[in-house]
Amino acid sequence: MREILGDVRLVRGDLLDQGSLISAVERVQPDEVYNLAAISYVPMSWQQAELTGEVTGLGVLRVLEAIRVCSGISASRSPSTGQIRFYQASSSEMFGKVRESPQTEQTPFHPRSPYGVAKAYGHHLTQNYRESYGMFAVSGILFNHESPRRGAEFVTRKVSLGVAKVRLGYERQLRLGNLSASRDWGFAGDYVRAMHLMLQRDEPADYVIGTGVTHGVGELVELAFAVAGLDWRDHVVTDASFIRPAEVDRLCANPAKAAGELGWEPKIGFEELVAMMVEADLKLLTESGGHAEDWFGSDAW
Ligand code: F7E
Repeated sequence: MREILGDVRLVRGDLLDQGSLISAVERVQPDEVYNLAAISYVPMSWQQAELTGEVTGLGVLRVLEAIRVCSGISASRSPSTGQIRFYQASSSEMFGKVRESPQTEQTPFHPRSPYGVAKAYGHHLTQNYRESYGMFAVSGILFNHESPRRGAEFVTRKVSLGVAKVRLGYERQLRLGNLSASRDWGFAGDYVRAMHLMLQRDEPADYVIGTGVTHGVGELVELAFAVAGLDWRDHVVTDASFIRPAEVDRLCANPAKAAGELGWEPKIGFEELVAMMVEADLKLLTESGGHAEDWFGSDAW
């Protein structure tokens, strides 16, 4: 982020404050708006369920309203050409207790957390503004997307940082929750490309974005430790405090629509992604003398 600060103009806005979003849209007069803001850490959504609903759910309404009001759109007045295009970051967590596998744009939702419920609200609302006001408003239903910039509370980064700490002798153990859950993990850079492609289409539509391949948390752990020449069984401890009140057991995307209509496909696979993250954290901790965790706040996730 720091490297690009010279090239971008930052404008304040808060998903809890309708007026600030209207002011930001009025000032910037954007061609495209990407709503990637949310309370996105699933366990926190049980601890702060109401706030999650406000930010992750109602926040979408406020961004859509800011665009609608600033574009002069009403139920009786359609947008003119040159309208602002809106992208909503929907989530595979909406599928939750999955009704079919792999999941497509047509798969019914069964969210398993206040986060998933809030995302489902934002998803339906985006569709509703498209249908009610003719807005170019679309959702990408993104499966887990990771990179060396991932927050330390999410499992991929927790594991890559944990492996680096063990490898460099700062820790002996890594405490994790449910090792038998499975996710369709991809590289965040590939997914950002998909978001942009979605807003370049002639017609607005929603797309599932994922790799179509699923792996267990246990596999992730085994591979990440192996990248550093370690055996996970010597270091991983299961800790019940990381088990969720309701789990999403297994997610797997069917990205056929994105492949066919956007020409999108992921370039980086699971093995390459895990190696990239472990190597980045080994470098980070080596260069920071083991103090990189200070940048991520609490280590207690
Ligand atoms: O958990 C299991 C955990 O927190 C993945 C967010 O970006 O992707 C993300 O949601 C799995 C779960 O991501 C630990 O129980 C085991 O089954 O990395 P995560 P998530 O909950 O799938 C979706 C698409 C989003 O939209 C979300 O915003 O890993 N797991 N042990 C653990 N997870 C964590 N965090 N920590 C553990 O110690």
